Amino acid sequence: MYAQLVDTGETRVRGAEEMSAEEQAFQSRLDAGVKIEPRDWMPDPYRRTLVRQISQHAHSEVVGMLPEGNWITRAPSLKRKAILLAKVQDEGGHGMYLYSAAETLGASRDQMLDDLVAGRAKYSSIFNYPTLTWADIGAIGWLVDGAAIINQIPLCRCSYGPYARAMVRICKEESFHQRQGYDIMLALARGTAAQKAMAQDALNRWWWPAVMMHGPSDEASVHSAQSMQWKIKIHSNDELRQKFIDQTVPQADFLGLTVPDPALKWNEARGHYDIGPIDWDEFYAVIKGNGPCNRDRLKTRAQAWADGAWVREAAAAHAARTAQAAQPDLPQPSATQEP
Ligand code: FAQ
Repeated sequence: MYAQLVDTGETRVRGAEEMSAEEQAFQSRLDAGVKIEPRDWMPDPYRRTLVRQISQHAHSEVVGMLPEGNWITRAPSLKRKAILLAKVQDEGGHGMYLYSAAETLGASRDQMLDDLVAGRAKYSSIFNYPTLTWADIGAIGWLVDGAAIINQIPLCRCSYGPYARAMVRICKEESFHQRQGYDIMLALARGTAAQKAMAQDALNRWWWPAVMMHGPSDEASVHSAQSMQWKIKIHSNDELRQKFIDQTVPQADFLGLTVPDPALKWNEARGHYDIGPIDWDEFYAVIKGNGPCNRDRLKTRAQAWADGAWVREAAAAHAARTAQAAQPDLPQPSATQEP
């Protein structure tokens, strides 16, 4: 169900002596901080790596609408509902920018969406967990958007121009999302004992999945070395994870909530928090399609894709008519004709 999207073959970093003259010139441009643009020459594995990562990222944004969308009709006030609605729409927009960025590399949007609904493409593990209470909406904004920002700010400086530029706006919006989540958690933490308990329960369930969002440990990460050489990734998975933990633990303290990790401890010598062991079996089970909500998420996306067929057909028919109006000598398209 969860096959690897593409075999990019980029798991081993090659030295300059193994590269062609073109590849060496390409690497020198990257090393000089030059952005690569769609019409520039690029090695095929660089292109495939970007399509893999950007399409997975786009899928994550779109599937990520589902856990929060579940609470739009049940938000506790009109204000919270309006904010949540805007946030979920933002995530849909992020997906669209990212699919567009992948298209600049020659990927087809239809193919990417087909891969998603058929279960061939990956999307972030975090969106395979259920949203059981309103506090989960606070926890997602605070922890999930918080983890996403830490990963995504460096992507604004990544080597591929369209991806880097898309990330600038996405990061601004994610920052608003993180604050709205923290604001929900703050309201609950300062509320009744039952509300505070609900916030704690949400932190208990979302903490470890959020810690896993940054991907496998550096030792187990197959793509990091090559992606860092190509400046697609600026920091390793473990570096970003540590940054997330160091930033988030004081925020939990301020809320008066307890991070569910008995081994969590500030390490004076390292200047970082130490954490207990991560359950990588759980992570790999989720990314192989066996998390609590994987099947449900894909079923919902597939249904949305099927339900939207009439919109795509109408848009294609309208585009064909507009083209016909601009060039009256072309044959008239029928209402049902494919583009
Ligand atoms: N979930 O060798 P690495 C968001 C896969 S957006 C699932 O370390 P890489 C906004 C990885 O794909 C969240 N799979 O790979 C929002 C690879 O599999 P493959 C998404 C994962 O690419 C908030 C294999 O494991 N953000 O949250 C995960 O160098 C709220 C080996 O891993 C992005 O996509 C995972 N967590 O590093 C929306 C950011 N981690 O392809 C709605 C861009 C790893 O060989 C509501 N992506 N895998 O089959 C990246 O920065 C990177 O792709 C990493 C993974 C860091 C995710």
